[in-house]
Amino acid sequence: MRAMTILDRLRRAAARRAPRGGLHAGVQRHSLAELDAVSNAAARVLRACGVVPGARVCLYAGSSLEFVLAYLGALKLGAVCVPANPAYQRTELAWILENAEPVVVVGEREALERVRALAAPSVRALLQIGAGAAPPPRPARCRGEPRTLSFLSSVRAASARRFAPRPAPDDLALIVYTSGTTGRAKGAMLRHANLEANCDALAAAFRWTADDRLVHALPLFHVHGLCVGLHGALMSGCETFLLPRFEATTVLAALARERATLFLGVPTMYSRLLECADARPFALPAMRLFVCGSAPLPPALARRFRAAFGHELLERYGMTETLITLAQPYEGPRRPGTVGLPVAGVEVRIVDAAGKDVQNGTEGELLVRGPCVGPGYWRDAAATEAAWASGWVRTGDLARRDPRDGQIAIAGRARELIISGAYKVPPREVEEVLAEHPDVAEAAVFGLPDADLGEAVAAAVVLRPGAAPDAAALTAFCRERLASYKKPRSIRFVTSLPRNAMGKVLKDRLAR
Ligand code: MLC
Ligand code: AMP
Repeated sequence: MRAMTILDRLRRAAARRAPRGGLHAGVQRHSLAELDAVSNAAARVLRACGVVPGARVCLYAGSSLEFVLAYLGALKLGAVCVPANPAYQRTELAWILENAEPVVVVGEREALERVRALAAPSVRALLQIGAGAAPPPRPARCRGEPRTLSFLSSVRAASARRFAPRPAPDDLALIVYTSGTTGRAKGAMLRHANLEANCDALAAAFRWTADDRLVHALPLFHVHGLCVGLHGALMSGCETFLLPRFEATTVLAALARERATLFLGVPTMYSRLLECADARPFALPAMRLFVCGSAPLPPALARRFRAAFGHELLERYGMTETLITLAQPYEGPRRPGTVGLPVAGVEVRIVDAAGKDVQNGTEGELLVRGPCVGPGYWRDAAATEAAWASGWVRTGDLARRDPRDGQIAIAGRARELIISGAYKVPPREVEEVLAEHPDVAEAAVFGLPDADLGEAVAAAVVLRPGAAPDAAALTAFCRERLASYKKPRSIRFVTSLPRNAMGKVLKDRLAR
């Protein structure tokens, strides 16, 4: 029998569940069978735009029904999806367009204007989603200029008949750009088989069934929202309420109104839910499980959440390159400060600097392998070799295994990375942008502890002789070039950066 992909599983869930199970987005509801049918039309639209199997389709948009339809359509076609945060500005976007060479970009009007301005040669069509009038036809198109189409009108005009070409498990499904230690993001590749394996492992770890009701408030452009949230929802056939963004009051109301049983979030979301519920006992009688991941969860936050909501968060650990590899046991104990045990099929090691396994209880770098681990970085053999060489993926995270029960705690990071609200900010990327400013001689970017975001981006800046300190101007300069969450929230002007004998900037000292 042919191995299955998430698309086959969606069809199976649709047949089994109809008419229950489906996706609610605002006032619209699509049953699984409708999602399956409408995404056939989306696949035809993409094919008419020149997308062939293996070609890239960039989804440069936030969460919406249209995102889901374009995503499923592209996968059905055998295309490779490249999700991208619509907050990305020209620096981040230009690199993704250059490196992934998408044939089509799907996004809202403003995002597509940014794409158009970059004139990427690979892009043949722009599919507009979201509010705003459908773009007017442009009869006198310039040579090579991509055409712009309204995604929904095009989908409505296309046939929703069953769409034959389907990808095989070994085919690439996704390239998700993720922050490396260098300034440029790397495209983590994921095959269909990786997606399916992780979905099955997590369904077991979270006891996810068709009877669940999920409020989904994570962005679909990262693997947490896409590969955990959306895939889990579609494959389980549960009822899913997709929100365009996280906002604590709206989420609390949705959890109560929809009698949600399941919620997936990052630590900042739980901290904001607590704040919104005023840290008082808050009843959600249907609720079964709150899952937390993507960033360190402070144990005190887990305890305060339990006191207010009566639920122990189930913490899990993952990475774009490997998907979700560790999770606290459903039946417990869920000990704050640990991320549990490997999920089904995953193996882990904790090694010292020489690559030798450390004793239980000793800190070392976490290595993982398993069926959910992707094959490497797109068009980056050197970075792939550096992380995958041993057959195990180096996570760059420091971990410790508890000698008593084998549960693993994440102890820190071996690589330089700021985690702010579960968004990853590589300091180098921000430093490079600051260094482009004519007033800046040099800059160092680091994280400062922040009660809401975990860490907040901060910078120390040395100005060129004669330049006047103007933090607002530097922040605005970063905002124009990078996603807003990467801009420094505080800037300190210094006469020189503290360095060690090797010339390395001592960021620990700056962060004090
Ligand atoms: C938003 N802002 C942030 C920010 N998020 N600033 C710093 N850090 C952040 N994380 C800024 C915006 O730029 C904006 O600034 C202002 O805050 C309000 O923005 P918003 O869009 O209203 O954001 P908000 O709703 O407040 O966002 C908070 C959040 C968000 C927690 C909902 O951070 C979020 O969705 N995080 C999830 C990220 C995620 O999915 N990570 C998973 C990666 S996959 P301005 O200047 O415009 O006013 C992975 C693997 C795994 O990690 O294990 O899962
Ligand atoms: P990303 O680059 O967005 O894929 O983020 C992956 C990184 O998020 C990991 O390498 C960890 O540093 C971090 N991370 C994910 N889950 C957890 C967790 N539960 N606890 C601590 N860090 C986490």
